[in-house]
Amino acid sequence: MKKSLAYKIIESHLVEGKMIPGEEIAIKIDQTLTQDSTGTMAYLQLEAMGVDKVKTKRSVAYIDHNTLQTGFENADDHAYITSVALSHGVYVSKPGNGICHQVHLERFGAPGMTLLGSDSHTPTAGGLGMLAIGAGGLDVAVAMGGGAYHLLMPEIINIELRGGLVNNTAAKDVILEVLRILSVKGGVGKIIEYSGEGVQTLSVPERATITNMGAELGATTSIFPSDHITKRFLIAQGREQDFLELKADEGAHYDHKIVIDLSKLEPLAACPHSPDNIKKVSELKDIKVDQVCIGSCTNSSYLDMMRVAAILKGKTIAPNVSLTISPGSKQVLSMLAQNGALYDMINAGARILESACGPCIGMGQAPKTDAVSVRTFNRNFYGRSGTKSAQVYLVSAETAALTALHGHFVSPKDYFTKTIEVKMPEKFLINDNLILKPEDFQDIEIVRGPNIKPFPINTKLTDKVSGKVLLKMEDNITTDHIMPSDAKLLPFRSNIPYLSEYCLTPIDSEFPQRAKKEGGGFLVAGNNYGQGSSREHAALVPLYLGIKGVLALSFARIHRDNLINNGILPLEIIDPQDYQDLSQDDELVIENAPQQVLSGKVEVKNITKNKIIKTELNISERAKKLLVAGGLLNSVKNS
Ligand code: MIC
Ligand code: SF4
Repeated sequence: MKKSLAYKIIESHLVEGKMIPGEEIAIKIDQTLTQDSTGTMAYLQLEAMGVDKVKTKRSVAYIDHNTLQTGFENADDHAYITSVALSHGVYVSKPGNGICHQVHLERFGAPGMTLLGSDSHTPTAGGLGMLAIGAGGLDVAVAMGGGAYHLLMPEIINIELRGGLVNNTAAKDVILEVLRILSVKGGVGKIIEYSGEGVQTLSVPERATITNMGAELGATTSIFPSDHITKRFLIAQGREQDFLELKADEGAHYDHKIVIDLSKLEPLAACPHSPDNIKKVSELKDIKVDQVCIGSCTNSSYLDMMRVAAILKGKTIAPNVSLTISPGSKQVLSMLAQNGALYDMINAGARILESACGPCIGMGQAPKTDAVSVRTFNRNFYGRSGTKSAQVYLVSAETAALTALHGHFVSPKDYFTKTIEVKMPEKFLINDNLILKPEDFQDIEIVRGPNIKPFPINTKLTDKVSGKVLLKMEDNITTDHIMPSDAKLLPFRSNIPYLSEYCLTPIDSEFPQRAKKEGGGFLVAGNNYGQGSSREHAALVPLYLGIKGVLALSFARIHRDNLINNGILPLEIIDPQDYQDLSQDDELVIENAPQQVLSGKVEVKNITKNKIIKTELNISERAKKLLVAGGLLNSVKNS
């Protein structure tokens, strides 16, 4: 069989299973990454598993999310992560060094290797030809301990890129087009592999923009071949030794194929409140804009920043606009400072933020009431900016910079007569002085602050599982709905009891009280439940509130794994009519739960409506056993 690139990397890392789409496989993980909003929990779990030293080729702990320090909590978490990581053989990227995915691309990612990260945008490294997958912290902790990563073998979709981008249309517009075609659930259970002559026209950071936002398709990961452009990038990063040429076989087998002609694309925007709600920027030109934010792991590379600086040079932003710019890494920021581009940004009126996630995760810069906020980020889910009434649009860096100058949407296609030329540097500025190496910190003591509270661990699945439907939800519920995260809540990522007061409150402010009063119960949802972030908190907090199962039409990949790891039943409703018929407060019961779970078919009795709801568990045998054991930690403890 002629093999795709993703197939080859999986095959070379396979430790269990058959590579048939839908069947469970296990792969060896070469590298891991964690960041600070999921990291505290991941390292607590690593400690709970009794692992002394990580067994990967390279593991890195990044501090990039919770950088706003309005109290001791974030700083305490940083001290814990730094000390626990170093003592376990993990490198630490200090705050100020940059956003995990940008820094990993620059300093650690390598073609042909596997990377598991406790962040949903880990596939960014796919721009380098790496098989990079986002997962919950517990799965990453297992990988750090040398355990394989289990996943259902995805289908592999080929996107052939033809031609080249014109009229300052950007890599961001490519992924927005893919989102328009496939939607936020179109990538579930799939790997997206790019090929074609168009690939040659894209630099590594541009490829990384595309693989980064492939997370919004729900895809397992996205990947580009590793070619002469990858080689040049690695040479410029002083890492030629990491280069490996990699591509699919000629005529490789793919499960589906899509063709996109890059020269036919034009600047696009994802409109509120979903990354797949796509319109042409030119159609939005009458909309006045209050805020523009440039940065995030999607669009904060040196290339993006230089294009932004070129657009802003010698101009002033519109009076009605507040413009923030967060360069993705210390490397990018230092280079902008050195070559004067930073001056062009500051002089035009940009507010320069530190190299971190910042406004992308609501860490400051919440827009004003009813604001229109235009961002180069990857998610515009309801409420994520920190202002519920804000309308957030996602665009390329070029569109964002032009829009900031004019105070309303402007499409680069309608504005410029020639392409903004920015060259990839021959040599990036390399200074890893904010990366701590474990070998330099022997016998380090682990520091634990008072904000770290014990996290809930489930118990074995009981014979009879019963409770009320505590909330009925629609399609595409995000983890930002289930466990909102902003500047006020992120400091409590290691304090589950505190977070539980906010669970599902963007949908129903009474939910936490109701769940506590009823002593737990069930959740009901439509399709693609749990899309978005990898945060385990979206499972841990419901567990703390006594949620026993979620009945949904379908689940997003990472969230389903997080539910399983925490022993919460992810039950897929077979007949959509049953979903329609379910109501809040219905009394549900599952008899002989362990046997039913192991069989993969679970009948849920709706006592209130006197009806049987047929559900199934589209999960592996291993995952079914985890559910019966009460989650992964229980299963590890008992093995
Ligand atoms: C996000 O973009 O939603 C985050 C914040 O990076 C999350 C991780 C988290 O919730 O801590 C993600 O993408 O996984
Ligand atoms: Fe950080 Fe935003 Fe990227 Fe998440 S999507 S890692 S919050 S920059």
